[in-house]
Amino acid sequence: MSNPSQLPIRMISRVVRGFGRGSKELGIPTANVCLENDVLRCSVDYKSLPTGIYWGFARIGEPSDNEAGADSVLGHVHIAAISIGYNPTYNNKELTVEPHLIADSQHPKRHASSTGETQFQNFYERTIFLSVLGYLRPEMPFEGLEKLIDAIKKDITDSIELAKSTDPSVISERNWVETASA
Ligand code: ADP
Ligand code: RBF
Ligand code: MG
Repeated sequence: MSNPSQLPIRMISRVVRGFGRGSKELGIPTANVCLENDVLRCSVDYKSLPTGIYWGFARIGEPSDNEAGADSVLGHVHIAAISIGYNPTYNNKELTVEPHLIADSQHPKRHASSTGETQFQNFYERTIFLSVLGYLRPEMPFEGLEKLIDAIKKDITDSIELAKSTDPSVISERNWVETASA
């Protein structure tokens, strides 16, 4: 599980709509990152990364006064399990960068999705701050959604374990995600 040398990479962009399959078919929503040149700011060219499944940290926008609160997705750093690639189960033609944001273990939304994973309210068009820290595995075509869901569930538990690290680079990326501004 050795990491590509470009990592960690930092991205600031907007959350855009995809095909809507993450929530509906898998019960695992993913925030699709806008990859257009004039919107995305990226510390390293993301196209130089191998496609695959990664882990990292993400934060969505800034809460305005009436949206702030401990249970809101907005403004908090979340551990993320991130797909970078072509979703070979679905044969996408365009590359996507799609983090699934994981709520803390005690959070009311941590198991709110149809398959028991994190489901927040929608946050399309919001700013996303994302740091991609580590490589988990290659993306693969799965036969049947059950197997894809099981693989992603393992990625989620692996991401939670790896994010507990007190390695200085992990702490510093968490801090960047927490404090970066658009
Ligand atoms: P799309 O194909 O449009 O990305 P998804 O089914 O993947 O649709 O759902 C993604 C959207 O769901 C995100 O853009 C966001 O607004 C919302 N969302 C809710 N909870 C989460 C979560 N835990 N991680 C990522 N996105 C989430
Ligand atoms: N799609 C695949 O086709 N193969 C995979 O191995 C795969 N792994 C994923 C791992 C994680 C952690 C996440 C968040 C997504 C993964 N996906 C994979 C992408 C998934 O198909 C996609 O998010 C949905 O189709 C909604 O866009
Ligand atoms: Mg998505």
